[in-house]
Amino acid sequence: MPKNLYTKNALKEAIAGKLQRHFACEVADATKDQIYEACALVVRDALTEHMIQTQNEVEKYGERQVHYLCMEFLVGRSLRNNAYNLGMLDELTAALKEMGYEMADIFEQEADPGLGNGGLGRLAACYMDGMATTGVRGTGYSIRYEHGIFKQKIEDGQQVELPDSWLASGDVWQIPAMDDTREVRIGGTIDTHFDENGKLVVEYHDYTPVLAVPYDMPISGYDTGNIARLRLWEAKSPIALDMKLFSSGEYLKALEKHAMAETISMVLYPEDNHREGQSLRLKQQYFLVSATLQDICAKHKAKYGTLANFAHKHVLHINDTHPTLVIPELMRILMDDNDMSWENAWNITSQSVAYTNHTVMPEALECWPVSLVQELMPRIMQIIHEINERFCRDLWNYFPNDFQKISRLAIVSDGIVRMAHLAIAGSFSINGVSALHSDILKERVFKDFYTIYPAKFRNVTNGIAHRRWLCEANPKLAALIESKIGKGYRKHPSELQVLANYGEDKALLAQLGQIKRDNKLRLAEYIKEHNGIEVNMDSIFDVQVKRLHEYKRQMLNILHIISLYHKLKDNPGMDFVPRTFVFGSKAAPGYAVAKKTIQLIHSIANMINNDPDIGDKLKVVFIEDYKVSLAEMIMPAAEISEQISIAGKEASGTGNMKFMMNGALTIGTMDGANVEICEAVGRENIFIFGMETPEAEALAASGNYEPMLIYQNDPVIKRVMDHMIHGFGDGVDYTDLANLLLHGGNGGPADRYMSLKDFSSYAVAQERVGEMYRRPENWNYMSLMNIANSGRFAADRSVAEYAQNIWRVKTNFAF
Ligand code: GPV
Repeated sequence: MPKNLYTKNALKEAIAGKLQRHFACEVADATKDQIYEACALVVRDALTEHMIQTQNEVEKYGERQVHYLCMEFLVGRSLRNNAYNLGMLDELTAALKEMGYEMADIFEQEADPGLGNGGLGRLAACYMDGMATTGVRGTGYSIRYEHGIFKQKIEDGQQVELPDSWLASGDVWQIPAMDDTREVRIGGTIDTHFDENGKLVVEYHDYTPVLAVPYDMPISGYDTGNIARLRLWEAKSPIALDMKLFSSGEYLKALEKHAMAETISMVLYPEDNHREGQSLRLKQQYFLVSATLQDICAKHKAKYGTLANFAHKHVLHINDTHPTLVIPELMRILMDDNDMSWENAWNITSQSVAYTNHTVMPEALECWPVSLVQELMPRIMQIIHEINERFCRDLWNYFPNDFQKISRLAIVSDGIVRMAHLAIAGSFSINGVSALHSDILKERVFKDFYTIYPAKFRNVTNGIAHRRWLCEANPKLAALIESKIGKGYRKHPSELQVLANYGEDKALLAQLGQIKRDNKLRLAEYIKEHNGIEVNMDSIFDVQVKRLHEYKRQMLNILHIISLYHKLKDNPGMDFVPRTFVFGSKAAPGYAVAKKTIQLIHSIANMINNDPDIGDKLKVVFIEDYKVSLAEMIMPAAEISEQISIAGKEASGTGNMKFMMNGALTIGTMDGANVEICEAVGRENIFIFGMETPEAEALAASGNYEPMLIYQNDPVIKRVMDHMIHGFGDGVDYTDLANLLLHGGNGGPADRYMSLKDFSSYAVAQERVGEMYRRPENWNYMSLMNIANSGRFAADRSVAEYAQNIWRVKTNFAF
């Protein structure tokens, strides 16, 4: 890479040039926003050059490509990341300094694109970084939502959702590729018949045409010219509105079609780990899938003149079941548009698609009514029926006469299409995202499929972009690490392990503590400014940031905080290690329990933060509008990472890895990747509590769990629950939440996620946290062990495993 071009002076000149040409202004008159944009344009020039080069190489050598389809890509801000990866961050910082600007201020001008809800979308973004860096020829595909995840405002303790319009300043990184515009057909009817040569003819009538216009974001890799491309499709209507049609009544119909087409890329669905079943969502899924496949197939045919070798050249990776329609859509393209037989088309399709499952929550497993699929994409439904029939015939061979089992495993049954079953039947690989999760898939959720296709099942434990989450988000820690072990870990994250040799290095441990304190101070200042709360710098920063979901059990954390409050009220003089509890979380707008839980956090925060008996021993802070850019500030400041989902429900978790890598200690259940984190750091460097998966699942299945008995027998819990029922002094009634825990509701059992059951063991683990914190050197040692053992959770490693075991493409990553 021509790094030497990016000297401080060259950058200054380039920035000044952009200001002049794009804004007709001089450096002295530019606004911060203009400076940001000028910097972004300079960096973008370098990237587009690399992108063209990468595309040319792929084209020239015909290398096997990975196409990663996902309804969400939570990419975060780009400027700092790209500058870092291109090796010009230091020079850029220096250039800006001479121009009178702080780099951090300029970064803040960039919008944080919210094209995702949480873990799923952020994982996809981390993998783009990993692909670019490890040399995988990869393209991500998603939708260019005009409105990403809503902006969260808190009013009177309650979440209010505001639309997020990110495009205004996010624009710089997206390069339109109009020539690749495709047409997707929605709705209408089809007419199929055989022509005189016996060839199938499918005629489409009365459908709504939707144009898919691509915008490309170049995703840089670290220290490489290889660029991963993120292609975002925007929906546009090709229908020109002609007033002359008005009298004939055609105008309104055209208007309707026009509006429907343009609505498709209007907004991201804000539900996480939950299916919505709205017809617009299904249109979005088909829009993504159809545009993407048409694009890949057209290019493939232009090069090879046939699709017969498609499976050799491409992998279609689907991130959860949301893009599962790739299977029938590829069948359609191969058969209808390319005259292939069913058998040939099926071989190609099922050899091209790989599926990652991201959840075992039943309410998140996608099902679509046959009638809806039929209405919106009639040809696709026809193909799904045929896939199902053939699949059921296969099942009959495996389970002869077992009608019940066959109908349970069928793709279409009772008027419902089960997307996960379609994904398993039509793919060559299915994987879970942590060792525990992959085992649960094999042993429980997809047990029968596993007996039929044992060789299809794999595990790839999730990983995170360690350069973004460690090197860029925590530059002081990175500098300390590099002063000891060099820079090799940037490309070979397992080298972080070398840090474990420094456990006796007292000076290093002290420096580690000091860096944590600096990062805490930055967060404390943010909290002071945004929440008006003064937090105690000597308190433990105990953080739970993630989507609000009952299974993630923010409630367990809250119940424990209330119990600590009682303890301090009883004995204000007690020897107590002070704590600051930090929450950050969005709730799906239609998820009433989650929204009420946010309100509950605010009620107890009000009570505790303003109680003079408590002083600065205990504080509760809710950070509004949690998002990637805030996570980048919060993670480095955390000392305790709360990963407390009920065992067996969190597929992996990835926040857990980001905290660990930044030296926070985990308090967690044996769930998801926590299990592997525990294995990596050793039991002595993590706080594990609670039921394990078999126990939790058995107890739930037995129907014998009675939280009321716990309430009656445990005075600490009784007092906490009574307080909740009584209220926290602000007039808000929480009996609904209390009832859900003690008696159940909404058709569910009492305390479905068993917070009361795990409460006492959680409280004991939290006591241990407090005791350990009294010995800073010990604490810093544990922190160092967490950082040293976090290398295996780098996205580069995950991507290299996908490449080796699933995609069968080469990487330059050394395990
Ligand atoms: I399915 N996940 C998510 O964020 N949204 C979803 O709709 C679905 C899954 C998450 C899981 O909950 C996490 O455990 C996991 O770490 C993450 O996907 C990435 O695999």
